[in-house]
Amino acid sequence: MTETSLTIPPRVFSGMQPSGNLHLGNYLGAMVNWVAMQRTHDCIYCVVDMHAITVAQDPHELRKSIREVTAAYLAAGIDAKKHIIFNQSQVAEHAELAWVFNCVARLGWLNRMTQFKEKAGKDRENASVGLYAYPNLMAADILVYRATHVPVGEDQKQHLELARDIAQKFNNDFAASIAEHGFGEEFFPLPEPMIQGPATRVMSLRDGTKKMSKSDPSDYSRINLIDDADTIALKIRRAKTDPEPLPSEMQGLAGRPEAENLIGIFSALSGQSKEEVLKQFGGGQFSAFKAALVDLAVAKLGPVTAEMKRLSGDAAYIDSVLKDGADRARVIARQNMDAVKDIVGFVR
Ligand code: AQP
Repeated sequence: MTETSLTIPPRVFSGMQPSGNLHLGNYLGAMVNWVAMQRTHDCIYCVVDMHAITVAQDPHELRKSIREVTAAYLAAGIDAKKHIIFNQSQVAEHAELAWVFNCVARLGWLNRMTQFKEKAGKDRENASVGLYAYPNLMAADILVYRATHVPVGEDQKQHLELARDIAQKFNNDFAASIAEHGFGEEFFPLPEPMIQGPATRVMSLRDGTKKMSKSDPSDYSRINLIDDADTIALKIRRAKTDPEPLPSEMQGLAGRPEAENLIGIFSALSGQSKEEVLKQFGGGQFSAFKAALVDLAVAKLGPVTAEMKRLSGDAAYIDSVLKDGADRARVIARQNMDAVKDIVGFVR
């Protein structure tokens, strides 16, 4: 059966931006889930470097960051031989399909995207066109492989809904042509968001109401995957808390976002439920809990960090992984892009 036959096989696609240091949110919200999905699905994991340049990047830093994110994928346990790891800019079909989607998506849809509003802030007129059109490229990333499942953190839910709207509109707008070319009723699947990491929304260590983010100016707001044990300890000790002792029940976390976040992180790293964590630490001071969290975070992240640092030092190896992955990804993407061209009415 070829890629563009009537049935669309289940396939996982997801990506991370090489726009700074990967952090605990990326790890618990997405990567842990990516690793698990390898057991049941064919997976494509992309370093989305074209998304990274929607805001200014230093070329040397970008190159370094692409390799570091690749090293993190490998260190976390993604198998680059059984599955596919590559960087987006090596497969031109992403940009090609994104243009078609720029013509399918409606301005009103993009105007509703909260991430653009947050990132562009007050200086909207000065934001890049790429930042605004980012969700269309994201839809192309997924749909150029006709991927069916997308493991992401909570913050990407709205973009995934947009990708589904774009797939649906393309299928509707070109229904006759899709059928004429032998693809049945729908060419694109409606990709399913898989928001089910151990912690789907990890918050900033400085402000429990803001998500942990690469672009937060304060490095104390996040635990980076490259942080050493001393840095992790310092960041957790300095993490914002409130003056009350920890509660023993979940209701006691209401209105205490920082406490809730730290409990959530402990729960995700230990595999215990939040209730169990509260049973263990409820009634105690934050200092004792934080000391236990430091030990846990260092024990869980230490091996990933060490392997990531080892791999990052071997640029030739990382580049060979990316090239091999891109070569395999391109075969699938090209086949689907050729089908899109036929459906849209381009001559090739
Ligand atoms: N705080 C978070 N909690 C849970 N999941 C998160 N993700 C990101 N932050 C959290 C998930 O990580 C994956 C990769 O994200 P990305 O690199 O594409 O960009 P992002 O979502 O914009 O992440 P950042 O860290 O906030 O980067 P900047 O600051 O550059 O925007 C996604 O699956 C995301 O859901």
